[in-house]
Formats: sequence, structure tokens, C-alpha cells
Amino acid sequence: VSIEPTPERLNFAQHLLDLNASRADKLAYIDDAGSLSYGQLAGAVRRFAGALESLGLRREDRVLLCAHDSTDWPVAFLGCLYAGVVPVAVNTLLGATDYAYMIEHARARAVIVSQALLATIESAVQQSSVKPESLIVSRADSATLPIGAKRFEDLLAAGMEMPVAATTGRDDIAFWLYSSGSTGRPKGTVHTHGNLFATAATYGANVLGLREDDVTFSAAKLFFAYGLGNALTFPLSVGATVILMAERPTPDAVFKRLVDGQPSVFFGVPTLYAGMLASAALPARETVRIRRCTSAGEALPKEIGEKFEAHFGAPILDGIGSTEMLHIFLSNRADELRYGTSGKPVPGYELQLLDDSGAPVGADEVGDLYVKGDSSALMYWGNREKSRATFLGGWTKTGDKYVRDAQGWYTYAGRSDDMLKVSGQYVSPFEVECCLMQHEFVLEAALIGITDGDGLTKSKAFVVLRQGVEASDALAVEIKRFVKERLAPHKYPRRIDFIFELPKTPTGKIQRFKLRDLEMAALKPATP
Ligand code: 3UK
Repeated sequence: VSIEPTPERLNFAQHLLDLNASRADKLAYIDDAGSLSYGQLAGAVRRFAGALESLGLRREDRVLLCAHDSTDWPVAFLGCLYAGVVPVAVNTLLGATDYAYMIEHARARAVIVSQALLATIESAVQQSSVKPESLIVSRADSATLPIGAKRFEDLLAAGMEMPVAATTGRDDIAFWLYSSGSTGRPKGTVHTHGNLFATAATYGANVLGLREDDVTFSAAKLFFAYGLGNALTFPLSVGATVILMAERPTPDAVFKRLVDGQPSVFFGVPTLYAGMLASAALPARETVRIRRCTSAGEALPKEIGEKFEAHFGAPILDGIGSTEMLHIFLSNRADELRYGTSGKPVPGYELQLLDDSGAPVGADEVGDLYVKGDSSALMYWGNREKSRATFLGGWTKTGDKYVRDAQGWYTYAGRSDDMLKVSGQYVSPFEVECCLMQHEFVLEAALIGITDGDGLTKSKAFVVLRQGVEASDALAVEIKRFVKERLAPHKYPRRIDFIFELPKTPTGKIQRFKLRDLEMAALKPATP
């Protein structure tokens, strides 16, 4: 395989506009309300960049981008890159406290927000010690526009095109994404223009194999690194057409896009694939036109992949990526696929499996996975300790355990920290436990991952109640509701067990592994 080297002078937005200069009339994006041709996209990106400049934003200023998937999202993201302004793209399912932290930590000078998220962002700004000067509302409802806020479309309409992009290099900071860890605040993961180029040149060009005539649809949103590659970097690198959806990716919402939009390439996560297969509304093979799918975020159970391919006749390429590496670095391929594994290293990336002493493990032995490649983040902003623990010279520590067999196939063997992946998204047991303990009836709590009937990870809480409080199913429901109200939807415990005390070390640390063992023992059939 040949991998295109990253040019030294690179503005990734300018690069994408140049690549598609001859496709002015071709559709780049289709969303729930309309569409954008490549020509319109280029004009909008240059005008949005001009609007940012007229608002007083300068190169390297940070802008929080908190918006649902629509054609405004790529315009905002690429407009920032074009101007050298740094978008900080955040999950739209978080709460005001999270956004307040991010606005402060990123010292955001502006916020771009969807109308539906405006109230949460306003409360975040109120809580934050950093006050962004500009508030830009996408798909704004004029009746409720706060004083001083700008409508995205008005800015675009008034914007003077910025004629030339900021002269950035491949190593210049392009954008940030936040990634959560087992303890502490989310980490501002800093990516460069070159990192975007590298994901397109490696996974995009050599594994995914998008074509100009493809129509893509990603259930994973643009604010995830996975979705950003799927619905921006890769399709725009080949001049394909992208379908965007603002809604939460339920099986029904996804079916509608597959049937109405006829995408040829679909990007999902295992929980969604399982939900689609379990749904009575699963569309017949003839009604869709997908030729290839990908899965990431958590391991794809073998049976799900096989069942899906048998039904639709299109393979699901499972691959592992991370926010730190920006996209997938270990993956199955259409011509080399083994369900139940993560495949083989993506050309352009080096992988290592090491034991506790740092020595390489042999075939069929479990080791910690390290990866080296041109798309790794520069650092976690303002966090030397965690940066040093993850970015080790050229190598990045993934926090995952893997086994490689003699033929070179990699199989996922769990995380090396307590983090869980539920519905493809991180859940920190510590964060959920803290939330549970805020409930008036809860004394203590511990969260672990359990495997459901599909082979997917769900979370389960062990809860110790305060003295005099009686355990009941109704209380379990109430506690789940309590967490749902406070944390992102994928974080609430799917099951709750009440116990009398938690296993702990002499220093008082919860021994989650003992709870996991307890759970395993309960699942095993009794020995005769
Ligand atoms: C886990 C997987 C088994 C693994 C991501 C594709 O998921 C992405 O990024 P995150 O930062 O999480 C990274 C962690 O998720 N994981 C991801 N994919 C798989 N485990 N099989 C898989 N196929 O623990 C990894 O360290 O949220 C995925 C592209 C870009 C991404 N950021």
C-alpha cells in the first residue's frame, strides 16, 4: 500500500476545498432540512471564516462548538480551521456543569450552539468564570434569541469571504475534542491539521475505501472523533455525499435514513447494530443500498456481525480507534475479515503488545496495546501528568488489552483501567458512583460492566443504602431516574443490586474486581 505523505504546509479546510474545486454542483451534505453542494460548502466556509474574523476572533482562539449534526456543523468546523481558529467540538448530551468546565478550560472566546442546546449553554456561561464574547446560534428561533447573540445564518449572509486560508502547517493546532478518563475532568485532546490528513491517508484511503460515488451515513455524530472521520474527513477527501441526521440514532431513525437516503456506506456502533437486528422494523435487504459498514467504539460481537451481513449482504468492518489517535488504527478489511476480532494493524500504524515489565508478549498472550502513527494527539491541554502517562515519545498508550494470534489477528481482551464502553461511549465508574452517592438514600455505590445477551457491555451498580432505607424495585427505578437527570444518557446504570457493604482494600478503595468476580460466579451454573 502507498500512504500519501502529509504536506508540511497544510490548512486542512483549504485542502478539502481545493480537492473538491471541480465538484461545485455535486452535493456534499444532505441534512434534515436541506443540502449543500460542494460549491455552496466552499462559499459558506469562506464566509464563516470571514464572519469569525469580523467578530474579532484570531488565529488560535478557541471556539466551543456544541451543535447537533446539520449542514451548519461542517461549515462551522471547517470555517474555524480555514481561519486558523480552533474549534472545540463537544458532545451535545452533556450538562451545563460540563460545558462550564470546558468553556473555562479552553478559554473559549465564542460558542456556536444549536437552538435546542441554547438554554444549557446559557446556564454554563453563567456558571463559568470565562465569558465568551460571542454566542452564535445555529438554526435559531428568533423569538428566543438572547440579546447580543448572533444567528448562524445571519453571520453567513453578512460574512465577507476570507479569500485565503490562514497559512497553517501540518503541526499547527487545528481542533480539540474532550475525552473522559476514569478520574478527574475530561481531557482536552489537541489535534493538528496533519492529524486529519493522516487519518484520511491511512484508514480512509487504504481500509475504508470510499469512492466519489458513495453516499455515506454515520450514526455516530460529528462531535465524536469516529463521526468526524466518517462524515467529514473521509467523504470530503474523495468528493462523496454525506447524509446528516440531528436526531438520536435509534434503530427507527437510522432505518428511515437507510431507506429514504439510500446511503452506500454506513457507520455504526455495536449497540446500534444489535438494536437494529432485534427490531421488528428491520428493513428488507432490497430496500437499502449499503455496500459496506463499519463498527467502532466497543468490540463488535461475532454473532452481530454475522447476522447483519447475512441479512444485508454487506460486511461490517470492526476496527478500534480512539479520541487520542483520532480514528481507527487496527481494523478488519473487506478482503480480510474475521468477525469477533479487531482485524490487523491499519497500514501506516505500528502496534505493540507489552507485558507489565514492558517486554513484548508472545502470540496468544494478553498484553497492553500501544500504537504509533501520524494521527496521535499532541497532548491533553493543560494536563502534563496525564499527557505524560499517555503520549510516550512516538507511542500512545491505548488503555486496552489485546491478544494477537500467530496469524496476526488482534482480539480485544478488555480495558486495563476501570473505564467502561457502553453504546460505544466512555463511562467512568467513578463519575457514576459520585452521582449515585448524591442520592439521599444512597450511602455508597460501585459500578461495573456486565455482558448482556448480545455480548455487549452494560453497566450495573451495587448500591449500599443508608440505615433504615428499605431496598425495593421502585427505589432502583427512582435511582436510575436520578442519574439519568444528571449525567449523559448512556451513563445511567442499566441494573442496580442492593448490597450490605462494598468490598474494599484496607485503605478504603473499592475493589471493583471483587464485584466483577461475584457477578461472574452468579452467572455460572452451579457445579454438580
Ligand atoms: C474502545 C474499542 C474494542 C477502546 C473511536 C473509532 O471509540 C473511539 O474513541 P474513544 O476515545 O474510545 C476509545 C476506546 O474505545 N474501542 C473503540 N473501538 C473499539 N474496543 N473494539 C473496537 N472496535 O477501549 C478504545 O481505547 O471514545 C473509535 C474512531 C475514533 C474514535 N475516537
